[in-house]
Amino acid sequence: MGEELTVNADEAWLARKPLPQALVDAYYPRMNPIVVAGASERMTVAKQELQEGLNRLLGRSVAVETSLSPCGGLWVGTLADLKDESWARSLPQEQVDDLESRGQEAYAIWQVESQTVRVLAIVGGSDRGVLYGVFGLLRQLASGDDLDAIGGVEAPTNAMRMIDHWDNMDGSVERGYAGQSLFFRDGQVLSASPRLQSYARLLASVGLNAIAINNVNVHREESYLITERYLTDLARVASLFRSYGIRLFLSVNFAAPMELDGLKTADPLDPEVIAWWQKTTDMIYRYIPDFGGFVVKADSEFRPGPFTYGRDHADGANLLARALFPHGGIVIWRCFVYDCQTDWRDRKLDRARAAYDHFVPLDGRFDSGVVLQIKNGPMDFQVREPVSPLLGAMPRTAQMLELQITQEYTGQQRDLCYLVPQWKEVLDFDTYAQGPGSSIAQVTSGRLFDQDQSGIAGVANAGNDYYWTGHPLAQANWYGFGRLAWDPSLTSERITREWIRQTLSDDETVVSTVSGILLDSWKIYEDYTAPLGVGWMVNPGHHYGPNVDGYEYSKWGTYHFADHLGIGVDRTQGTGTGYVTQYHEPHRSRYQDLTTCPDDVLLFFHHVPYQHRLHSGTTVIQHIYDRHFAGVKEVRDLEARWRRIAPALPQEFAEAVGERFRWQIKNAEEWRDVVNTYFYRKSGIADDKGRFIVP
Ligand code: GCV
Repeated sequence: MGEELTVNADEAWLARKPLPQALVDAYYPRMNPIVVAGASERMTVAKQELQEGLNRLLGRSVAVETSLSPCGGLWVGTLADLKDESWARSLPQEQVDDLESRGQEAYAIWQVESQTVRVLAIVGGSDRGVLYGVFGLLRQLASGDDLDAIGGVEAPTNAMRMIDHWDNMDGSVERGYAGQSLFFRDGQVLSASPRLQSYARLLASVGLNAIAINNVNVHREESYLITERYLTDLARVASLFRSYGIRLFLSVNFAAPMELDGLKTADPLDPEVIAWWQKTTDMIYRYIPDFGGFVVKADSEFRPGPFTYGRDHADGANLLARALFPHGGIVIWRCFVYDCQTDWRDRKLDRARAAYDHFVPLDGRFDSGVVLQIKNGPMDFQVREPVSPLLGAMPRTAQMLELQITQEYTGQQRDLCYLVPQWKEVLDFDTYAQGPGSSIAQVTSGRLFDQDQSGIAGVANAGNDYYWTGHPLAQANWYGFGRLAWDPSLTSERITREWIRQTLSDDETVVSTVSGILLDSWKIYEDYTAPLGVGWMVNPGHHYGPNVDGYEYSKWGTYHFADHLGIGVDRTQGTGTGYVTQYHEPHRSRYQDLTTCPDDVLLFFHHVPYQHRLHSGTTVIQHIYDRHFAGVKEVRDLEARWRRIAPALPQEFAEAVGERFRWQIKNAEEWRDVVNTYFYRKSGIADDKGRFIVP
């Protein structure tokens, strides 16, 4: 293996390897000196990033000066700073106006040439735009883009680009597979940890601008995060993230007035409760003037909420929004609300319906300053689910899409499952809410219904693990999430190549092999786990490994209803739960009709006999066998592909990934055998290819 090759685990994709010498010779004169106008904290960060990044990419030092050389150089500043620059007078006014119209987070990279000077300029709508522009230029150079082709205006598609941590104050992370919390340990806030700065850099480098640092399941001690017990430490965290353009949010306990201060109620319409939240919020802003706001899980999985008082989610969310809004904060109210005490015997009850049924009737009742956060599917981050019909179903309410970067149901960062292609499918899904062209990306950008606070949130997959994410390749999920939150139109292939070239190597064999491994991995994971969109079949509690009936007779509402005749959940109108009616046409009819329902979600919408023939031509039972046998082979093949390029990779990185592929093979074999045997025993139908299935 390549022992001389190294990977800088702490800096991940920001490690910046030197460019080929020919490019260095061509680029150096154009980037030397660099001149950074303005001295705000963020401009200082931008200057350091740029200088350090270029020094590493070019393998030599660029000078930082107060003015350009007579031949030019690299100029960095805001639109306001640009006005003082004589070379900028040759910029067409429409170009400048265009940048101005794209907002404060936008940036432009312009190449200005006259007979005497040649200026490469990074111009931001504000210092936040400048920071994104610096990261943008460095990323493009490190990804191998040609400098002459780099240029134009970039602005984020989504206003909110958020990362949500499910971290607890004892240092544990709910559904975390990458070590301990980056923010908390033993009841303390780790405000001085050097890793936090590295984390903020990585988040900003992909354009994320908001972070919630504690678990939405807010337990006793975490309820005190909004009190003076912790606000001094939290103000330090907020200040660090502020210099990278990221606003701090906290998850709060809806019953905090009772639990922290002994109020008799948490009723959102009670005047004392209203006053309590206002007073508490005012105090938070004294410590953190740009505090982002609250994230709330209410009336969900035993968390307190407005239902206790006969109120609804609009009453609850508005209570908090009214306290935050005067300070410029918002409340992010989660729609993961369902009955988790359900009765499996009642096949008309349907957890998938719950979010839509609870929230759609409230459209128009939410104050500005409330954003509803909605999981991508109606259930819970399964490897395959249809897109939630709630997304785009509330024209008068701001909505955020919630994705799960941490791989709770997709291999827990032991198995490789690169989720960018899944997220692309979600973002490209056409809701038809306003006729064709009403994609989820249009909903999150706020363009569909003219909402300016919408966006995308992802549940973080990083912790204090050496490679940040447990499985080193799971970093690509985090990177890809950020890039898609900034620009959902980027292709999976582009994002994947960017990450590999920046993190691992620019060797074309490595890039194409790792890219193939990543891009194939989601479908492979789907092959050896729960079939045809039915979901779950995991071990209860921790959710790793197969257990077909693990949740079958429990209260959580997650069933497959397999018997000796067939499998699947009838969610059609008429015989089923009627969930299909929550979609706009043509989806409603497409999912309703067995002959048009797509194979990959067939068992999510229909209960069918094992001999039902799929569009693919095979039967359901044969599909289950075929895909589970194939899944194991495909994982073995992933491991073999990795082994072939390992010598060209940093040794410890290659070994860490190789070890995980070996675990993944075992997991896939277990899934194959448990699932195949289960369905062979249930159905009594043999594999038509005669392969061995444990009887
Ligand atoms: C934070 C699922 C997970 C829970 C998680 C919950 C949620 O049920 O298993 O760990 O709780 O989703 O999103 O609130």
